[in-house]
Amino acid sequence: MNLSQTIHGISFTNPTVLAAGMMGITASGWKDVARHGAGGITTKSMWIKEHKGHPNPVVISTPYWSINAVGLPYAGFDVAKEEVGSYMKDHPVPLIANIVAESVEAFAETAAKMVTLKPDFLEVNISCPNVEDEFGRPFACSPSDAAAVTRAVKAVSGTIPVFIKLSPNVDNIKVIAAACAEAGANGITAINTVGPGMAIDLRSRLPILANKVGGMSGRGIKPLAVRCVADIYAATEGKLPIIGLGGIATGEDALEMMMAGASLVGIGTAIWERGLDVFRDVSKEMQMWCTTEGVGEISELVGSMHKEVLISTKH
Ligand code: RRO
Repeated sequence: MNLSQTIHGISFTNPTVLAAGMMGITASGWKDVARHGAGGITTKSMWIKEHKGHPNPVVISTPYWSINAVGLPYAGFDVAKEEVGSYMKDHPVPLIANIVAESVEAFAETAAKMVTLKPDFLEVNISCPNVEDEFGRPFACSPSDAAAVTRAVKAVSGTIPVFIKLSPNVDNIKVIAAACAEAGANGITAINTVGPGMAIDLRSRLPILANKVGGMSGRGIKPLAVRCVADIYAATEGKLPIIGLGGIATGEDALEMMMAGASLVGIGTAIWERGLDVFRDVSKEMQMWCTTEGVGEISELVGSMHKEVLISTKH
């Protein structure tokens, strides 16, 4: 049974991908995740200038959900150059360079610098829910803003495919995805974290996070993520590859996300629950299910929930 996926000519030995923001920002951390079986790596969101994040505590985790308000800390382009450069020399699995910026113009400038490092893909983070006080509503909340960033990045990205990372915190994600597709996006990543949410410490009677609120991730958000990916697949007529993520912790979760329309599946919060082995284990679980069900190629499953004719003839 074949788990490999080829996206815009880049081969992934299996569909699991490290989600942005997890496992630090270093080449050695990314290589470690690759050694544990990830099919691909997404970097933490990278700025070209230094940006300080929020004060601690920045993460709360339970078996059902996590809340984070890390606040986009990053040390700037020199660090990106060193770490991405060092990773690309060995390049055990494809690298998706996630970038962030504060304006359309700054996104273009950031993308132009990052493409010189020759990552396999760019992922454009227009959906962080944790910096609204500093930068206003995320670009992912407006079709015209999302399209403007997409166009600006595409103008400088050359042959590197550009994925736009969308937010679930919108009225209609279909309209946003369609606007990105129209503006030239080569793929969509969905979803960023949900909310923001809040958790209160009973003893102090105060919010636990220093930022008070943060984006929610973890198992509880999976149904929302699956619905968003299904909506995006429908809105883009299955023409754009989707990296689906949000609450993926098992092989069955990953298969469900692929049936909704994802070609690759991001794993983040589940690392706290299952350790780094989650990548190899999720792949094994997918493989076992496919073997039992007689599925020869994982790519057959992508978007299968949309193929009503196939479903109605099978059942
Ligand atoms: O750094 C963060 O606080 C963060 C980012 Br950039 C993001 O895109 N999503 C999120 O939940 N946290």
